[in-house]
Amino acid sequence: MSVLLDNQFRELPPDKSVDTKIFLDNVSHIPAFFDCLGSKVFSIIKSDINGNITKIRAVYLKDPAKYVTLQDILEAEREAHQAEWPKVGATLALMWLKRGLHFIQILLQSLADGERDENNPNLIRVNITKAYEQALKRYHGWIVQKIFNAALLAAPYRSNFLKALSKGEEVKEEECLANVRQFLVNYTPTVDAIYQMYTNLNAELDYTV
Ligand code: CIS
Repeated sequence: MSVLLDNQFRELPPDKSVDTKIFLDNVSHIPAFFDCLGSKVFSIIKSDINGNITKIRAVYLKDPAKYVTLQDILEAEREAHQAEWPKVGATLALMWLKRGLHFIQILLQSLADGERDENNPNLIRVNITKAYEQALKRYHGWIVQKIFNAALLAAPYRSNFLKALSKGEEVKEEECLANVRQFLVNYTPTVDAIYQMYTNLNAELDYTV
């Protein structure tokens, strides 16, 4: 059993639009995963991601027929907020959420590719650092980078992380990584499509927190 295969993303349609309800259902399982990681430092990240999802869901639930795709939400908010947009509402929440999703994508891909510190093969710090540098670091000032350093020290061992992905079951590493690869088949194009949407709508911001 795998927490990832339980929450597999759907294949995107040809126009690469992302269905809001399905997306929200998928990502709603991420926050609970932090409870398996065993350190309080992850509660900060959990609460940030939870806040993003809650904000997007609140907009969606106001009018599900209007907000069928994530792009419907961005376009409606652009129209409603004019100069304030895109640093507003669900557009801002999804901007940050997608960075967390990108982090997860790079982390999982790095594990699936077998990247590891040969001197410390049961640590995943090289994989986490790679994901952080590519997905998040440029948006973080030094205080948040310190939170990252604390999270890195508290990161689970590779064996425990793979066990958590396997819902606490002892699964052979190769079997677990096969599940990760399977999960990434639809997950990666979905994250890419959200990034592309932000580029196309000129909605990306690069301020730091
Ligand atoms: C293995 C553990 C590795 C952990 C490493 C963690 C590294 C990241 C450390 C960064 C600390 C971030 C603390 C928070 C920073 C926030 O200030 C920052 C900006 O927040 C935004 C809000 O979100 O600020 C805006 C204003 O400027 C707004 O307030 C906005 O909120 S809004 O608009 O909603 O009101 N936020 C960030 O920088 C985002 C940080 C995201 C970090 C993501 C880290 C993910 C780590 C995941 C590890 C586990 C991976 C496991 C893989 C899969 C789990 C399976 C779950 C099943 C479901 C599958 C579906 C995917």
